[in-house]
Amino acid sequence: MARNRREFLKLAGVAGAGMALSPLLGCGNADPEAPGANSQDPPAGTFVLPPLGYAFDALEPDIDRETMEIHYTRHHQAYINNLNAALAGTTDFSGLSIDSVCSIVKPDQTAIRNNGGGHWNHSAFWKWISPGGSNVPTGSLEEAMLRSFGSLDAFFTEFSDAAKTRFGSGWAWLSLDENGGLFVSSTPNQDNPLMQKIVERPGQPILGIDVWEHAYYLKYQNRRADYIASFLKLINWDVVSAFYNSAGRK
Ligand code: MN3
Repeated sequence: MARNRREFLKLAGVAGAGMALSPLLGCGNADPEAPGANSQDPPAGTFVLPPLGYAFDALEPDIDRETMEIHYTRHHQAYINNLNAALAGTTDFSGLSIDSVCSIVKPDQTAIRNNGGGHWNHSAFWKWISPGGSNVPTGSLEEAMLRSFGSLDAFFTEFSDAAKTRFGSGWAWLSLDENGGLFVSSTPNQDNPLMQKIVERPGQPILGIDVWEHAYYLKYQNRRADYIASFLKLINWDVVSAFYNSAGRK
């Protein structure tokens, strides 16, 4: 595993740089030189809430308006605020993208681990779903999924099972591994497969589902499986393909 991780580090170009999926996430650092920058903007090097891209009620009835509003404006914003506060006390992460923060964070750097993961995960999560979803995987992503899982149905079953069986709070993932294969995994809390120093199996996540109760409890209560089924209908496969193609570019 250690060797694999080292090779993955090399493959990912992570020596502080990471695989800049940040442009896809739209969650880059605040730019003090940006037009319109003024004293109201956050200080340079801090992270900001990315645009949601659709209305809070756009995913009704599968994900309700109140859940979306609270999840985005309170939970995600809290991860960002706590991340910025934690980063203010360290120089190890200065100027890094959120991808790179996740790549180098150590297990005992709890505040940055939890809130950096929270920021990366939610920034991607808002993009991985869209009103009405978008068809099914096609092109090079579909081919890679067939190679790795045998069929799309097999993937959906494995992904759903990972999400259903994650005990407590966490995420289930579809990620690209160091050999270009795809795999399903799940992580507790706000950990993600970018966290090479933390997770059992590192990779580049290209799809993930939030199975914290705050993501579904208002509408689904304890019926996590129903929420997962609704999420699968909302997946924007065009965006997942963009993550796949970006992660695959060395
Ligand atoms: Mn969440």
